[in-house]
Formats: sequence, C-alpha cells, structure tokens
Amino acid sequence: MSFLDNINSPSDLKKLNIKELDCLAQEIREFLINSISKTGGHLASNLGVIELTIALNYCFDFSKDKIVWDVGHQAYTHKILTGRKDLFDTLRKKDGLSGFPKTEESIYDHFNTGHSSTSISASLGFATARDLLGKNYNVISVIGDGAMTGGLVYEAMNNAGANNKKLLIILNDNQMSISENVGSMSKHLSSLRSAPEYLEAKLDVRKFLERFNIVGDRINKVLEKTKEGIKYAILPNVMFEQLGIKYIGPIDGHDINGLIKALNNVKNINKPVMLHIITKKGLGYIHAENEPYNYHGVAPFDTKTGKSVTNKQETYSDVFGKFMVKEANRNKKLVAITAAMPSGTGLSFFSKVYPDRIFDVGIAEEHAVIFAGGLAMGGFVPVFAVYSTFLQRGYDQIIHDICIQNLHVVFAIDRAGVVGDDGETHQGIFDISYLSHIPNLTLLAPKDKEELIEMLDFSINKHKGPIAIRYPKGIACDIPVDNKQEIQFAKCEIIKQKGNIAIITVGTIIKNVIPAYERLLNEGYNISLINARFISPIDKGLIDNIRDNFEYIFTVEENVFKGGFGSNLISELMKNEIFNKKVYPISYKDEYIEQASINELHIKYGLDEDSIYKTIKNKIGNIKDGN
Ligand SMILES: Cc1ncc(C[n+]2csc(CCOP(=O)(O)OP(=O)(O)O)c2C)c(N)n1
Repeated sequence: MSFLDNINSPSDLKKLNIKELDCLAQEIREFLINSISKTGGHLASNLGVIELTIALNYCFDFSKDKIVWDVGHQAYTHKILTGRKDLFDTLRKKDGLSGFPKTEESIYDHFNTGHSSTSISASLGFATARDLLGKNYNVISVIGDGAMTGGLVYEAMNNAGANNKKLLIILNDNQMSISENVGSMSKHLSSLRSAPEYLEAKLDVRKFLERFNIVGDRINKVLEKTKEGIKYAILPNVMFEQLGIKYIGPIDGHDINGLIKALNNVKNINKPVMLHIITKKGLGYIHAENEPYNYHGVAPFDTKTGKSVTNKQETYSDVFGKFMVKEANRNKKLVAITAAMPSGTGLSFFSKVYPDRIFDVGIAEEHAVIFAGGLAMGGFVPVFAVYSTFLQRGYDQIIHDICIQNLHVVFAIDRAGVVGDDGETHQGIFDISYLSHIPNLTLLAPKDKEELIEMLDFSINKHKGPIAIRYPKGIACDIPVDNKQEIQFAKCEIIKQKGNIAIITVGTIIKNVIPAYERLLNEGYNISLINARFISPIDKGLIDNIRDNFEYIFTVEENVFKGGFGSNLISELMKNEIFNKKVYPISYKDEYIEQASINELHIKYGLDEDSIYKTIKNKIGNIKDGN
C-alpha cells in the first residue's frame, strides 16, 4: 500500500505512526527523484528536508501556523503534503506549479521567497503582528546554513533577540550552499556540530557533578541542564545565545521521531529559539549525495546514470569564465568575486586555476560590491560576476561606494533578461532601469559571444571607472556582421544604414531582430539596423543620426519599459529638443513576469522574431522609403 497516495492534506499525515512516516519519507524521496528527473528543478536541497517537512507538518497546523521557507527552493515536500502532489508534472512550467512558495498557490504557503536570507525578518514581522493583534499561532523560519551567510539574517536576529517574540528558527545545516559553504559562520556551525561528540569524549558530566555532591535523583534532573551549561562553558560561545536567541541542538534532521519530540518541546518556549538540525543534501540519491553542487538545480536527467538528457552547449557564462581564466594569466591585477555562485556564473574553472584570486563572499551581494571597491582602491581590477536579479541587492553600494568614488570595478551581470522557469523572483528585467541612471557607471550589452569577449577586454583593460556588462542565460551565439567595428567608448555599432526607419537593438535579442529585419528588407523596406552596445551613456552620434536621418525608431531590449533603453532614448531626444520622431520601444511590460520557458515569454511579450516583425510592420505600414 502506498502511504503517499493517501496524503491529500496534512491531516492525513497525522493519522500515521512513526514507522509509517518513515515509509512515507522514502516514498516521497522516490517521487521527487522521478518527478524532477522529468521536469528539472531543485533536487538535492529537497531530498535533504523530507523528514523535517514531515515532522513540521505533523507537529504544526499550517492552515493557521506560519512557515517561511528561506530561498524557498526546498519547499517541494511541503507542496506534496499540502495537496499539490498531482501538479508536479507542471513544476516550473507556464501556468504550472511554482518552484517556490506562493501564497497565491496554497493557504499553506505564507510568504513568497526566492532570494536568500529573508525568512527571519518575515517571521519576526508575523510574530510581531500576531502579538499586536492578540492572535495565537506559531511562526517558523526554515533557513539553510548557506542562507546564514547573508547579512539580512544578522539584522533580523539582532532585532528578534532584543524583541524576545515567540519565534522558531530551524537552521537546516547540510554544510553546503550551492557550492561548498564559506565563511566564519560556517566554521562556527561546524564547531557547534562537533559539540556533542566533544562533550562525550572530553567530559564525563556525571563524574563532574558528583564532585559537587550532586547525587542520586537530583543528578538526572540537573544533568540535562548542566550538560547544556557546560557545553556553553567549554565551547566557543554560541553566537545565537549571545544575541538573545535560545539555541537547541544540533539534532539529526533525518530522524522523524527525534524531530517530532524536539518540535513538540520547543513549541512551548515563549521566546526566539533556534533549533539546529543536521541533514545531508541529496540524501537517498547517490549522485546527488556525492556531488550536491551538481544536483542543486537540475535539467531533466536520466535517473539511472544521473546524467542530463539535454546536450550541454556553450553558454554566455562559459564564455565569460573562459575569458577570465585567459585574461588572469596575462593580467596579474585581475581578481574575481562571486556571491556564492561560482558555478552558475562560469567561475568554477577560474577557482581551480586561480584559487587565490577568486573570492566567494557567501550570499552577500551588498558586501561583495563594497569589497570590490576596496580591492579596486587597493590596486586590483575586481570583476564581480553576479546574476541581474541578485545585484538588485547591491543598488545602494553601487552608488555610494563605487560610483561616487568612480572606482574601476567591473560588474559581469549574468542572467540579464528573462530566466524562465524560476519565475518572478529571478527574472533579470530591471538592471537597465536600476543602473542606467547612475552617474559614472557605464553599462554595456553585447550582441553575441565575440562581442562579450571584446566588451570584457574593453572593461578590464581600456576603461577606468565603474562598468557593467549585461548578458543573458542561455546558449552563446555568433552574429556575424559586415564591416565589424571595434568597441569605442559610448559608440553604437551601425550594422546597416539606409532609409528613415531604424531598429536599435540592445544585446543578444538581436538574434530575434535580424530575421524580422530581413523579412522587412525582403518586402522592399529600407531600414537601418543599429546595435546599441552602450546602454549608458547613450551614443551622442546616435542622437544626431536620429535627428538627421530617421522618422521611425524601434528599440528592442530585454528589460521593462520604465527606465529601459527605449525610455532613456526618448528622454535623451526630448533633452535634445528632438520632438518630431516616432519612437516605439519593444520591451517587457512594466510588470512582474511569471514562470514559463524563455521562448514562451518572448512570444508573450512580443520579443520573438514574428512579433517584432509584426509590431514594426504594423507601425510603418506602406511607408517604403526610397533612400
Ligand atoms: C540573494 C540571493 N543570492 C543568491 C541566490 C542563489 N542561491 C539559491 S539557493 C543558494 C544556496 C542556499 O544554501 P542553503 O541556504 O544552505 O540551502 P540548501 O540549498 O543547502 O538547502 C543560493 C546561493 C539567492 N537565491 N538569493
């Protein structure tokens, strides 16, 4: 009999005994491996929290208690136990089940997540609201040791420890971020992990107590308390206790029985508590256990071999990574920074060849930006490789610490544009808007692989001052053009100049623009094609060209409209008192973009070849310029 088949809500779970819960955990493990092997998704983290999630749903009632999953990529078992199992074949697909907690999806999800280290802040907010309104529910954060490297966590604990609200933080310690976890917090956790063994090996607590004449029945009563006390006395201070958060643990995060006991105990503590559990990332799937970094987020794979079923092709991240290795050999001042994403950003190989010249700062984008500033002041050329969506966190630091001082820091902004299946929290559709108005900051977008390399070379070797290059997720393309021009500061690339219609395209979306452009040329239109290259500053020559030659201007970019290249170009034309032009920006709408494949999103938002063709054709109608 399958237990899983009979679980439609957490109340079904509560009918099972411990042995049956253990069987259920194994069934969920098999279900997840099979299901994710078909859809892709976050595998290793989810395999590590199955027992925890069962125990949580067993001990609490999340139709009223609140749970906030940090990052949220590990909430699959929670979805299964709360009536969403049958939707797993739609996971991360258009209109399907989200890969993250979604309040819109279920009453059992209480706070949407995606970016790291937010859960303690949100939970403290819930706990404060509960107490102000005189309500009575439990609030729980589940946070990984990787997420504990993010600065927000410390702001939240500082606040929570002082406010003394009833709040449970479950620290899921699997000793991994996506890659190996880094930093001194990770070392502190490992000293806590070894605490019980240390205690058993070094200290016979009973003998110790007998020396103080504490004997008989009393010994059992005080033993537990004293053990804890001695643990704190002989071990390095438990940081959480110092902050006013009661620390309990570490305990085995795969022992459902032990977890249930611990959760039922901590339920009654009326102050912030941290329950430290030890888990194994990828547990139950040998490939994920052995290489958790390769099975954090996966594309569809063969369950037997663990190998991806899609062919690996060179991505823009790969192109960036290879360039960095080559360039570092030549340029001894070059150093790389990552905020816990060495592999996603293409820097894995660099970290093997130049381990002393790459700095993984943890999930700490704000810190990474200022750290880069210090390195630049100290005589290096730092390249901070970061996803567009995560650099949102570094906005103030980019202005305050880098650009006001005009420091030569290079931002390699990966995953710019839509990223597809991770949905709203991960789309890179705002970076042009949040970067292009910052004085001193140069912002570039390459049209293809070769231009990415040229722009990296330009940014590292020929430019002084803050500079950012944005490029997308996906396969690196070659876009050959006639009369190729070198990168020159604030100069666009005129690929073809003819007629009074211009298409100005930003970045790699040119691959969808060119076929549309060619269709229009074949129909007899005279149209110019321009590769913007510099988003900021906008080429002054381009403004003059528009003034003198064009009547219809189409901009194409992968950013929202507001603050994007098109809207900036319109402002620039106004500033130059050029009022008599018809400018049509083609971009994402000013809204959050849900999960779907990148192609589906291009079609939905009018950025695929056919839509670009139709938009332009629709506006220019029968005007065929003879020039
Ligand atoms: C601000 C931010 N930066 C980077 C990421 C990418 N990211 C997703 S999960 C993850 C590692 C999280 O590690 P941990 O909290 O230990 O969870 P585990 O996957 O090990 O369960 C990272 C770096 C993110 N989600 N948010």
